[in-house]
Amino acid sequence: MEQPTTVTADESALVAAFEARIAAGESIEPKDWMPERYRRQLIRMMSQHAHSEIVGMLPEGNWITRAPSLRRKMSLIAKVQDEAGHGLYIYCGTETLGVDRHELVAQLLDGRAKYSSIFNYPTLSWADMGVIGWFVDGAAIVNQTILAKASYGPYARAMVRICKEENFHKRQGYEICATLANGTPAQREMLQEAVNRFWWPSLMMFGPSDTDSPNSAELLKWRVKRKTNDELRQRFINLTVPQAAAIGVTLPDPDLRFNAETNNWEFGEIDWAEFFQVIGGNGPCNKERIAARQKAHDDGAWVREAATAHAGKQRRDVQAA
Ligand code: FAQ
Repeated sequence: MEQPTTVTADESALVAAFEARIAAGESIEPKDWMPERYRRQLIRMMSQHAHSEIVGMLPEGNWITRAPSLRRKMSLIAKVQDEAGHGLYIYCGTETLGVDRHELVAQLLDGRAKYSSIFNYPTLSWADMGVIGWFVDGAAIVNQTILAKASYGPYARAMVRICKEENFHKRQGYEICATLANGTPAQREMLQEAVNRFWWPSLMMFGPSDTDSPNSAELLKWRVKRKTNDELRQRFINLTVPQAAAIGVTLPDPDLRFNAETNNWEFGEIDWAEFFQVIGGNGPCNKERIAARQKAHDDGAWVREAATAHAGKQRRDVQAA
């Protein structure tokens, strides 16, 4: 039977010192003492973030060959490549917590680890590429700009660089949308249809509402999160409503209205049943996404074997020298 965890007097002194450092705004680094629960929460959140970047390549990768011009193709290839880079930085950051990347990837492939719900929706038209850049990267920036102030140094520092790249992604997406909005009636209709499909799933990216978010209290206490899910969602909506108006797109929410007292755009009810279906593995593309990742993992087996053999050879060469 699992023994209850007991906190020794020594450990409570360590926890108090750790929390005092966090309260003083210090950054926690890999070799610093940290409570086991802090380490586990970070591994969970950071690995799921890394998985999201990697799985997030799939819906857009699907459109590289069909992008309508060489310029658009080049930007989309660069964007998808950036997402791979983000996944790799964050996997590296997670490894500083003493976990092996192979274990993290195994958790993704066998369904133990989550990745962002948004990537379980299909990309049906070229306008989806614009809307993903605008909404999905836009939501990621709102979330990650705050995570750049997270208490764990390697995660916070990864976010600084990632946010710079996400800004470029968002601009390329919004530019595609603005171009379509100024195009033919068919292009405008394609854009509006993509906005209608992606608006609500984009709001779900920020996670369940605060009253239903089991991890928030602990993450806020330890300053991994600095704002709640609902605060960030509201900020994203406030930023996006005027951007939609500027290009003449309608956001599919009849309840959107500005509250001059709070300075916020109030919005309608999110379909939480849909959200929990998607994060439970039953969204429109969950099975397809994991099958594609599994295939990529299997196809890459020879690369991992070759890299391991090369590293072994280098080690032997150094020992022999
Ligand atoms: N999807 O207690 P909370 C991107 C899970 S990067 C799936 O509120 P927490 C770039 C949550 O894990 C997008 N699962 O959880 C890009 C937990 O389950 P667990 C990814 C979700 O951690 C653009 C449970 O629900 N960004 O887009 C979602 O306090 C374009 C209870 O929730 C990050 O990962 C969801 N939307 O807050 C790439 C940012 N929401 O683990 C390619 C870092 C919640 O207990 C193309 N992460 N869950 O089984 C975070 O900020 C937080 O982890 C939240 C969730 C806000 C996502």
